[in-house]
Amino acid sequence: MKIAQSDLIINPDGSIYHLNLLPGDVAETVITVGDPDRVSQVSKHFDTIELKKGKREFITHTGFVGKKRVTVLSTGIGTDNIDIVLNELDALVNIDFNARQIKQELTSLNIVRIGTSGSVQPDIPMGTILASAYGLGMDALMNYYLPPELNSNAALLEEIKVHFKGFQKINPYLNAADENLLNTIGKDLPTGITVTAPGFYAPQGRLVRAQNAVPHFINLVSSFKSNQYRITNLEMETAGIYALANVLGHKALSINAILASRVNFQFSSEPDKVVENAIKLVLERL
Ligand code: R1P
Repeated sequence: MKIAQSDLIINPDGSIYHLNLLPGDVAETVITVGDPDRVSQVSKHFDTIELKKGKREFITHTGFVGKKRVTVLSTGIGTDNIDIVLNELDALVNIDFNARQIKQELTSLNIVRIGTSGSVQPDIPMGTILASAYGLGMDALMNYYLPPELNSNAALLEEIKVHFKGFQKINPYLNAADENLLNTIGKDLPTGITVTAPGFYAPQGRLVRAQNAVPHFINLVSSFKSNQYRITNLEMETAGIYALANVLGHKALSINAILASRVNFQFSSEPDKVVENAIKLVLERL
């Protein structure tokens, strides 16, 4: 069946609507970052850069690290942007743009997020590089997709739902990192459940001037413990990346540069250095 022009919008030059990329512009290994300025912080380590493109907050550089072709792409903030990025990346490799049909042979991308995050555990200090074993979405993105069968963990999600039972306005969703990426790029890093929030302030328990509807939010997330996992950190993309990667058959891992300790009420004095450490670690392990 042909995919409608209104469902998959292709620009007059043959590029995909938001990312402004042509099929072939994307490598099979994709690093996503939130901040568009972080794209060149990553690609400055590439041995060669073959293309630089962009539109809105979606900046892309593709090049080589040694013999490996790598794309680094900025997503901007939040899982609403992740919806666009993951679907358009998938279309670039798995849809024949001329025929507007799904290709017979599908490509599975390796998607590695390098993002910033706040810790909710006292033993995970600022400066830590953490790999998300699971992404727990507190946002509404996955209300609109049928849940993926792979890499979810129904028993763990049930335990989480019981823990958050007083907070009935959410319908949390949970997906795992790709095991192979977790065991290679994430090797020996601290891991845990990363909470993906639909905002930065009250949705992550920050108190500035507005009153929060969920009191003691940080206590609520930090006190969850299952046999194997606890909630380690808060950010705004991981759960969406994991869920849509699982829906679309891609492999994903989220690497978090911990810039804030939400339990010690502190923010790093050297955030650029922590992010640079995370970038170097990922590139060395690709
Ligand atoms: C909030 O400041 C942003 O920083 C974190 C959050 O997930 C959110 O996108 O990640 P990035 O530094 O990758 O943007």
